[in-house]
Amino acid sequence: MMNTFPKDFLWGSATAAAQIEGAAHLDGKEDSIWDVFSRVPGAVQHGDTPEVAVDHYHRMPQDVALMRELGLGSYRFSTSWARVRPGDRFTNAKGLDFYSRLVDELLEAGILPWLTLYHWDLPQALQERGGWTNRDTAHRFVDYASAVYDALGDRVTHWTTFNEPLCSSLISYVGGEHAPGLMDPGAGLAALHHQHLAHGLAVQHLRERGGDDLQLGITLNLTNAIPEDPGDPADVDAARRIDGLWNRMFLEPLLLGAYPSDVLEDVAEYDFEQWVHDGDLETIAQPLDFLGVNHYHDDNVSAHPLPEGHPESARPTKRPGRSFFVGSEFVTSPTRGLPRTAMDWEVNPDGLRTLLLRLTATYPTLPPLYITENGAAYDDELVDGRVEDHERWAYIAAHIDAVAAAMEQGADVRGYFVWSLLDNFEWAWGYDKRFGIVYVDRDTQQRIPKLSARNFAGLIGENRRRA
Ligand code: GBH
Repeated sequence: MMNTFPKDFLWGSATAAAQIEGAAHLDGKEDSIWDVFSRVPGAVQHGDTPEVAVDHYHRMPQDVALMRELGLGSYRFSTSWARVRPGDRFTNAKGLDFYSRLVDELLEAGILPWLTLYHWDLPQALQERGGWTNRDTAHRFVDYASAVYDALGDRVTHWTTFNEPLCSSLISYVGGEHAPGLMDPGAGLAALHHQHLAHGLAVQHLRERGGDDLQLGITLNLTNAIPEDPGDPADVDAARRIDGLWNRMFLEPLLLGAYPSDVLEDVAEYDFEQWVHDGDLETIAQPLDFLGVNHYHDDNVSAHPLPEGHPESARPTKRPGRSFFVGSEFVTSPTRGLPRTAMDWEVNPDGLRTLLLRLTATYPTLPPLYITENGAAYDDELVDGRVEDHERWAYIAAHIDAVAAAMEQGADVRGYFVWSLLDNFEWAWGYDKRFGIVYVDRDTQQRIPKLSARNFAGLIGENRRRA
């Protein structure tokens, strides 16, 4: 790799609690919405659940040792609300103790802990009170953030409130694809606003407690929404609507303190503004120290039904709720002939460069950026104890090149986290889809660094020497 990144550029890898920990009902942890959703027949492929996952809860010290071997500068993980405050009734010392030990192991290994408070695993007890459709959940989130800060605030400096609120609001409450699996646009829009509110309240709270010693931010999944046929006004408008609902409904309240007016018009029938109380937007638009960007692929958007034989039609987890997003059918996986991953996602590193430059050009208040997730699923094969995942490494390397190009062209990017450290529970896709740079044998839980892990370690080392 020929790029030179600044010396303090942060190289890391990311995971999420429900995807790796297991121990779903151990040491006081109670059901999260993903435990419950995964037990609904047909919700997750093969009926897979997060119950055991990749047993990180028990293998944490070895997993941190592996991170150290790879030379990671940072590890992005999430804490589980249902472990820290089971049923949201009380703070569970045993649950917090796990994260405290994790943080100690990381610091001991010279790895910066990068903590995410919400990566989709709401306590089921709160779902029973309406989940994110209930404004009170935003206040319960602050209680939870406060409990985590009590335990870790002396050692953790980097705090992310939410991971991909698009997924935990619209995709979960409208698309039906993620827990709690609803298909109700009004509920999804309420969830979206209440998650923004929870973010703002938590940033305020953490800032009051930790001041400028803390780095506070949020991670969004952002996409370039490209009309399938730029000459077709219906496709162009569908792309505008996807850009509005998926990108701008998040970027604009957070960075500009207002919701995009075209989207408010699109969703007028749901009376979205009933959820937005006086003062909420000021709370939501707290100054941020960083914005995390997750990017895997762009989206080609069409207002027309899928063509015969399009890979999206074969999607096992497809839900009719998705039709809300553009009113009828739409295509997200592009048909423009690029190579595809095992998720059927296109490989288009230039989309990442374009996205970073667009953010830089559009938002004067944009804080420094971190790529908090980027990576790919491929059908790995374990042969003679090795996984030679050349395609995954090519994907990662090309995206790192795209980040370098964006930086040269003016984007302020400070770090890159590969998704994911370990093969894990890929939500509605269960354990079928492997995103890890480290292979996990599902029977023995053995960890085997893939070629991509070895090459990523090499790149990090090389960069450290040259920077
Ligand atoms: C991320 O989300 C997650 O943060 C991570 O936990 C996950 O493992 C990783 O990526 C890999 O999937 O079906 O057309 O309604 C994934 C990004 C964006 C994928 C929205 C699903 C649904 C769009 N997600 N997309 S649609």
